[in-house]
Amino acid sequence: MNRKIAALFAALSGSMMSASAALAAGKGQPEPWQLGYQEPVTDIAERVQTLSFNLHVLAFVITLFVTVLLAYVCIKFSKKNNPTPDRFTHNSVIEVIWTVVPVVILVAMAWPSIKLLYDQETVEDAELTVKAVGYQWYWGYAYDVDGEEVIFDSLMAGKGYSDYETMKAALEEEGEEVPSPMEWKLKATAPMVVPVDTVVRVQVTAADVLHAFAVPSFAVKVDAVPGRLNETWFKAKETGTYYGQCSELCGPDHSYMPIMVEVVEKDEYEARLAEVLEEFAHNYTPSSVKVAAVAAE
Ligand SMILES: [Cu+2]
Repeated sequence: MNRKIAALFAALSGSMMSASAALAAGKGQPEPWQLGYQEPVTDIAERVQTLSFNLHVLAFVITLFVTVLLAYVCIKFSKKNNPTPDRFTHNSVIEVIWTVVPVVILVAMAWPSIKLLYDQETVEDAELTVKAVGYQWYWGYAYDVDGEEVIFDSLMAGKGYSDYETMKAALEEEGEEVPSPMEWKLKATAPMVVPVDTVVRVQVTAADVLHAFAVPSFAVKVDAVPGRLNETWFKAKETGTYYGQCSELCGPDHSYMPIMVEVVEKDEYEARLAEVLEEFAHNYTPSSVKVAAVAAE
């Protein structure tokens, strides 16, 4: 009997291990049939996923305990096995236990969650600040360039096409890069560019209705509220492109406002940002041009 139980536990823990491997699927974007989170790219995202996994294990153990206990009670105290039931209604010891144990469990869960929440919400020594503004229905990003706020809009790249094949044909005809089926609804016209291994503060607000700035692989999600400046932060550990979406129902085109964060090497950052600003910003003049203009006056 014991050996059978041990085998059951081994099988269960084995399937849990493979489940946790399947959980770490999708880097920067979701994957078909994905079950869990996208691969974490920040320390905070790693901690969020570890906490979530641990809580699931705890919930599994509690559920198993309650189920076994119920089954035991059903059999042991059935009419057949226990024809004359006891008449007592109180047992102080067991009442203290079933009050104290859940309290201990709740405190054990609350302590790491609150600590994590605090670290998530505390922006420390940001090396770069970017402002993200939600509009119906696209995002705008603002960078500080030599004390001036330079802004650009970022729309869904695949918007306006009825299906993937139509978009593919149209883009191919124009000689433009075709996003993958998964990227189709996540790719934006202009990326939010940030350097790797850098604490980036994101100030989030909205111009019309509520939106929410969310990037799953950074474990970042913050409401964009008109007239209010919220902030969050992340420190990406790897270069790459990471996708998110507006996560507050904001109108008919809510699903068409993706967030595309491009994390580049530190020494490539300035050049890449200048490239993006030059192409998309409304009010950007490269510093060299500005200096030349001043000199010419
Ligand atoms: Cu929105």
